[in-house]
Amino acid sequence: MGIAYLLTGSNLGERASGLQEANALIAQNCGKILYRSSLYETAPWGLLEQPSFLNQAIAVETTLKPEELMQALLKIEAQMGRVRDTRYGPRIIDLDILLFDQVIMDQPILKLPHPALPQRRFALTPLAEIAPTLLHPVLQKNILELLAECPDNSDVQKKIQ
Ligand code: PH2
Ligand code: MG
Ligand code: MG
Repeated sequence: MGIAYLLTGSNLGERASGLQEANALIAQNCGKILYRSSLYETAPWGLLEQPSFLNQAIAVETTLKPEELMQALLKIEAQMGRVRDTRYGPRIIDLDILLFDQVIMDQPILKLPHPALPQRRFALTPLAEIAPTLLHPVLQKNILELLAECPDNSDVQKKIQ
């Protein structure tokens, strides 16, 4: 059994329903959702000319190996109608693995921890809500420490639910 920390995101269509549907499919296909953060309204990062995102961090207990989990997540994205075109561009659903236990790996299909995590406030903020003291296995700093040092100043607002 491993624990994977995922970031879900959407900036097209009914964003909150998209995240909810993704959570249901993850619970069905990947494992038990142990924790979920609030939803966050986040300014687009990378490609600025697009609608703002809703992002959420979730912790999933899974028997899948990291690569198997990634395959399962890609399948869910496809099932939900995601079309991959522009890099960093708009999407109805994006399912990323941020961390998987203390696994460090660098494969074409999956790099762990997510290489951009320390640079992305939209990922660190929701993750800090559910796993503030989780250690980054490469940097040997926890999520709160990474957030305090994060150079990204893009807007991230917790949604009142
Ligand atoms: N995902 C991206 C690119 N930019 N910006 C925000 N705010 N949230 C995201 O999830 C996001 C992004 C590529 O996956
Ligand atoms: Mg992403
Ligand atoms: Mg992705």
